[in-house]
Amino acid sequence: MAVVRVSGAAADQVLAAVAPALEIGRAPPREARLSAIHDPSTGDLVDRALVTRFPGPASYTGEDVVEISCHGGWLVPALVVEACVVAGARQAERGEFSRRAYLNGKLDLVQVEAVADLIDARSRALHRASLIQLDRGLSERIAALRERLIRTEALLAHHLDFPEEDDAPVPLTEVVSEADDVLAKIDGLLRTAPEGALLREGAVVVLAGAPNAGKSSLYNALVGEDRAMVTEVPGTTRDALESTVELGGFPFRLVDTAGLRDSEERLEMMGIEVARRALARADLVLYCTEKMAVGAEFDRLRSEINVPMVIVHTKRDLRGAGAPGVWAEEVAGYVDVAGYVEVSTVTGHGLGDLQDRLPRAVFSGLIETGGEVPVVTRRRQVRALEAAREAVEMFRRELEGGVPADLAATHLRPAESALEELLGVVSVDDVLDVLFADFCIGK
Ligand SMILES: Nc1nc2c(ncn2[C@@H]2O[C@H](COP(=O)(O)OP(=O)(O)OP(=O)(O)O)[C@@H](O)[C@H]2O)c(=O)[nH]1
Ligand SMILES: [Mg+2]
Repeated sequence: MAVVRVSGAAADQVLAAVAPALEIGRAPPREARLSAIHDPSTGDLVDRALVTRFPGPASYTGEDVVEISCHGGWLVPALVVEACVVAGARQAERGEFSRRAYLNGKLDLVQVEAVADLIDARSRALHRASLIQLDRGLSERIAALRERLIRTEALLAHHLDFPEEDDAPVPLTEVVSEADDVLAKIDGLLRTAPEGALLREGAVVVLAGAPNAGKSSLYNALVGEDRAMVTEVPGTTRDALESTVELGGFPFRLVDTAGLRDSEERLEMMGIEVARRALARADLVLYCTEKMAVGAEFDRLRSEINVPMVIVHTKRDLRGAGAPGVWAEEVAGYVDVAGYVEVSTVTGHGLGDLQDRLPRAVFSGLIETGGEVPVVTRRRQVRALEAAREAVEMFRRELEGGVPADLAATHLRPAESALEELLGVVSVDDVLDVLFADFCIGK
């Protein structure tokens, strides 16, 4: 099935032209009606489809909208679009429906971003975060902060304009503590941003370690299919392979790399170079080793990266039933190691444990909040919140430093505008262009 959506003042006219048998006056809003769809230029039957009218402003875009639920496939939806174009409509641009929804006040910009994230979502966690954002979870908090700043500004202005009035002047300490509270709230939102960005992009988890350690075998086990070549020859993997997987509802980009060692062989050296580049963009490293000790390569790696590392002791099945005891304790001594797991890709031992550990190692903040708190997922949102934060901080510092309140209060306006721009209360055309360029047509 496909839905062809027409939005604008002439939506009903387009519908009348492509569905002449339908009595539009008799088609009540938001009720589907079965109708034949014709090409108005030839009169040819194109499809039989369900047609629904959404008169503005109670529609997605806020304008009159008509939705034609037609058969899917290659040709039918294209023919229905063509029929609508003949009837006077034109093909929508990327994100144009959401853009109009924004311009008509149906969505704010943070909600528009949520629509894009919702469509892109490849993990349950981003899906849920987008729904919270679409529900104005983040927007409401931003709007509340903006209102508090406006109120503070107004209070101070009132105090300045009517100093002789009976109202007791606002005590400075109260204004300062209000500013502190706003700052704390902004910080709370900003704290979700690093994990929020990973939620959209997927956390990069690089499997690294000595040749033959079992990295590719583990990669295949985690991905759930034989993507990487596995042989008993050390130095099998020469390139970086990447796959997206969802673990515990969170998105991960697993990268299998060439075994790290000093090699003279040209191809292998290139592979190791690729591995180092992958490590440089890792959010988490799975250090795979089959030996009971981590050698010089491990120490070198540890000094080069500054992301958490999980030590994966591979090939558990080859070591009999004995407990790892001593070595697990030794590993626990590394403060920067996020965990130690024993696995076997032959018996499946430890794989579940590892799969549980990855979300906790990367998304601990989001897991702690239970996924019910709005998450800042985009650079644009971070920049606006940081700008607002900086201005409020300046206001607060000057107040405390004895700068007269009316002068200090000039910093509140830029803070308000940063939040306004974030919500799109004031629209900036190039911001809109960048934002909607991400959308696909029909959204
Ligand atoms: N018994 C056993 N053998 C394993 C296990 N994991 C991997 N192997 C074997 O170890 C050898 C190397 O496995 P790979 O997955 O290719 O190792 P790698 O780390 O990717 O090796 P390079 O790509 O050469 O760096 C293969 O013969 C695998 O079958 C395991 O859990 N148990
Ligand atoms: Mg390999």
